Amino acid sequence: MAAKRGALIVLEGVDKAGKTTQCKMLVQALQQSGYPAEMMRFPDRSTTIGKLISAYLEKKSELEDHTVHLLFSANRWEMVPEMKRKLEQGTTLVVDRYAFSGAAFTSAKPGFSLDWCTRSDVGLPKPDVVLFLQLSPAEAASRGRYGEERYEDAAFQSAVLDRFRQLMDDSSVNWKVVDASGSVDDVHKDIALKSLDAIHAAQTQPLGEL
Ligand code: DGP
Repeated sequence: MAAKRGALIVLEGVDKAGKTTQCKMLVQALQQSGYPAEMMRFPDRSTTIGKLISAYLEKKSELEDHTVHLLFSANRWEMVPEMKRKLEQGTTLVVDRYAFSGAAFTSAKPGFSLDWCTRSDVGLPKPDVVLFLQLSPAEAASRGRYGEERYEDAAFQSAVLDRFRQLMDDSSVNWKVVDASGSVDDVHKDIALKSLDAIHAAQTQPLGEL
């Protein structure tokens, strides 16, 4: 019998929701429980495309909005062969942001429909679960000031949250909402339970496509 595949677990949410901390904790907990697991993050700023994105986010360069959207998408596509290889080998991937950030952030800009924004990611490996770390704009603000990068302001983040809510209406994606307002440990416990469900389900289902 073929080895059991790993699960594709994505964490999404607005800035300051705690995604990166929770991704790291989840990978560690899974490994300690004997599940092979690795973290990935998008944008992956280490590739040639990722470096263009990073300069744009740091406001060191300007790029036309459609162009940068497609670069973010290309940055996901370029990692697909590696993702598939790892999943097939049985490694669970815990991913910090994915196509949903792509659609939510670009469609929060004027003149972009959610429909157009989702198209360039059609066909990407479909997550077994998307854990949405929910945090109100007021709670996000109470976690301190936003940084200096592009998109890091309260009005834009609240538009992004609206777009995420619209994306969560898509029942073809396995969205699970996580209350991110609790303690780091409580949030972790919730995420770990939901992730184990996804890992078990993935063992009997083929990897889908967005
Ligand atoms: P992070 O490294 O997780 O802080 O993400 C960098 C920023 O880029 C963050 O503000 C969210 C935004 N972002 C992530 N993915 C995409 C995407 O695909 N498209 C756009 N427009 N923005 C994205």
